[in-house]
Amino acid sequence: MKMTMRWFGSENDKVTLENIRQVPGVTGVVGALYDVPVGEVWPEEKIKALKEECAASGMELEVIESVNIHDDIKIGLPTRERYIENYKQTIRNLGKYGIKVICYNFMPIFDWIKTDMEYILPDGSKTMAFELAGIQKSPEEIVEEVLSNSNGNILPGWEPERLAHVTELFKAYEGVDDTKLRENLKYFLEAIIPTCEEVGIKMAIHPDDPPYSIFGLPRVVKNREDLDWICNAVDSKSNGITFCVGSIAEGPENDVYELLAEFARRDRIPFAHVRNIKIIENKDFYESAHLSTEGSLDMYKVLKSLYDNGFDGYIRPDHGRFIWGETGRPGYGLYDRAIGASYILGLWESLDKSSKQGK
Ligand SMILES: [Mn+2]
Repeated sequence: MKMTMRWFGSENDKVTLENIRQVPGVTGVVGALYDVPVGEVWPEEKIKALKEECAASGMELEVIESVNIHDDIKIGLPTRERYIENYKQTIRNLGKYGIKVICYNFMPIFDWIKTDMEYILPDGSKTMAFELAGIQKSPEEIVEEVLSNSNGNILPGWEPERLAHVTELFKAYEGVDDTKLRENLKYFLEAIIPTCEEVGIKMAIHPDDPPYSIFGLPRVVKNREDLDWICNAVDSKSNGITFCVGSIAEGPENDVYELLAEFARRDRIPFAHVRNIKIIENKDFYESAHLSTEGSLDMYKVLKSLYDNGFDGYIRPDHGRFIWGETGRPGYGLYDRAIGASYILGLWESLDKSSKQGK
């Protein structure tokens, strides 16, 4: 297992590589290029520069989150061919610089949805929350809520230029139901997975967040059946999952421990987002601190499900709260994620030592 933290680049992140390097046990960052428009090829020289910048601070860069998928691919327009060819070239370029995993998602329009970007916990820390009543708002109102609470930061998947056209985007997805979206995902995977195999990269699809339909949009990465279908759609170790524990756990019918165990056993989890959530009621929840005692998930069981089934991929602590007066990009402050990383590493050490002593 390799512990990483997400980093948005020196231009976009007030957390520095040096900060991350000082978190014990974190050996790499999960990065991306943020100045290449969705659908265009990631230029080699920019990948090289990012890789070298990380290396200069003693950090590995082996996981990319995300190379986003152009809407034309998800909608299945004839123009997708050009974007698929570009994606393949991006895969080859990333492969040249030692990238092992590419996280992506196949959610129409919104990468993720929270309805409250500044949910205040009893201890005064701030986190993000999702309340079903909050999406009685229109999509336009949600866009406004999220973008106006980003504290001036880029929020992954929430490009203001793209979302300025949210009404048109909804129109473009008319007629794309779950079946059609699945077909388009399979078409994409069939086209790109051979390239991944050639260059030694694993694709890792991120589950839908939340894992059920909102605003009537189709959803194809929400439960066991979907994950199984995706793995079988192209049967290759290069066709895997970013197991986002929080997102999967947001679906009340999902048995997160069973799913972790099954897909780790099948060697389809190259990358895991490990976080805890606190269910408020029904499907409402907030993103809690990582500790089992703070949320609704048993984090020992989460990690044991991975450990016992041979997981050897990358982990990153997921969203953190804002604590100790820190401000910045919601979910991506340094302090709470660092505490999360240490906690996960502690559980992992304990699992590893007790397993070896048992032998
Ligand atoms: Mn995630």
